[in-house]
Amino acid sequence: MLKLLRGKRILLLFAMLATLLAGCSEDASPLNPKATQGQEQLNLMILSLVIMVIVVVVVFAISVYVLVKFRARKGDKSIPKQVEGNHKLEIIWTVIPIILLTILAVPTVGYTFKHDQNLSQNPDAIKVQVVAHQFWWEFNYPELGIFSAQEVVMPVGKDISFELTSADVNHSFWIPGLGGKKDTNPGLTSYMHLTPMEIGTYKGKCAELCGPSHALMDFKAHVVTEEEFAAWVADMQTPPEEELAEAMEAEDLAAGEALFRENCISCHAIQPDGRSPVAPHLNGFSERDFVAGILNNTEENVKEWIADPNAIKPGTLMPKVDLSEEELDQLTQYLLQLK
Ligand code: HEC
Ligand SMILES: [Cu+2]
Repeated sequence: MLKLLRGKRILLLFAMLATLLAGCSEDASPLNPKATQGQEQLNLMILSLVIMVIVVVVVFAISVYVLVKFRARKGDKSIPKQVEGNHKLEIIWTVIPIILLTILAVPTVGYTFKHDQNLSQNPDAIKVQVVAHQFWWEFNYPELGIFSAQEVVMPVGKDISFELTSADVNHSFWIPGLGGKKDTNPGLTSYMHLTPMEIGTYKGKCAELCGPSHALMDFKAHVVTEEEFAAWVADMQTPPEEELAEAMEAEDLAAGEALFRENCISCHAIQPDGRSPVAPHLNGFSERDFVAGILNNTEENVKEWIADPNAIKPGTLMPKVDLSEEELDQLTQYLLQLK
């Protein structure tokens, strides 16, 4: 009975593990990658797993065979024949690991150099400058004259060359569903590249403990068609006034704009051609899926964020600004018109 129970419990555990793993495979992840580099990294993992499994199976099979065949039989007290220095065996167990390690080493070294290539001078690659901040991400496209933050947009099937650096402490740039991560270091520029193969939105993370809100330092990677990318680029290059003027005919955004100029523009840029080095650039803010990388971009959440950023991201460098409920409303209406 006890044994049966134990058996059932193990079955339950396996069922739970299977559900968990099945849950993982739906989303893009290192085990279900959607970029060439992630796929190649997964292939390397599979290759090493296959080799390991073969070694384990063969070694266990031989061990079991030897244990059974050469076990001490009842009443047999004789000392077995002592063999050592079998030339043939020693050559076999030296040569086989050399072959296995070579099979592992050749593609591993090959891909390591391939993935470490610097594509920043490649005219076909889209260049994205990534600056990590406590606790947000700046994404600029120097060749396109675009400054943005929090959500990186990439055309599918193109090489994207990331130029990585940090404005404060060490962070690490990681889009698990697309491919391996790389540290961003203050005062140092490093490079990595990804070639996204499937349209979709992927989670991005900071993978280096960087302060109290490190775990909330999320961003999104949007992989879109070439046409959508071109439309986004054109939109981001347009000064917000043009769209605001249109929106202002429908509703009164003047109060919100004045509040923004008074309290916020010292940190947040909204003009397409100006870098915003201390706070996320807000051009195109209304198109972002999230506020501060973590809250769904709804009116409610924008207000909640402005009212007390530190309550949402402890240690954030955005200060709390004293605003009345009405002013909060006006500011939020204005922000949600930044297309
Ligand atoms: C001292 C500089 C500073 C001032 C002033 C400031 N902010 Fe911020 N703001 C920040 C920083 C830094 C962040 C990034 C916080 C994070 O995610 O850790 C931020 C983030 C935001 C975000 C989220 C952007 C995104 O895409 O996720 C919004 C919206 C925002 N601020 C609105 C405002 C408004 C409205 C005001 C004026 C009332 C304001 N900020 C004043 C520094 C500032
Ligand atoms: Cu970080």
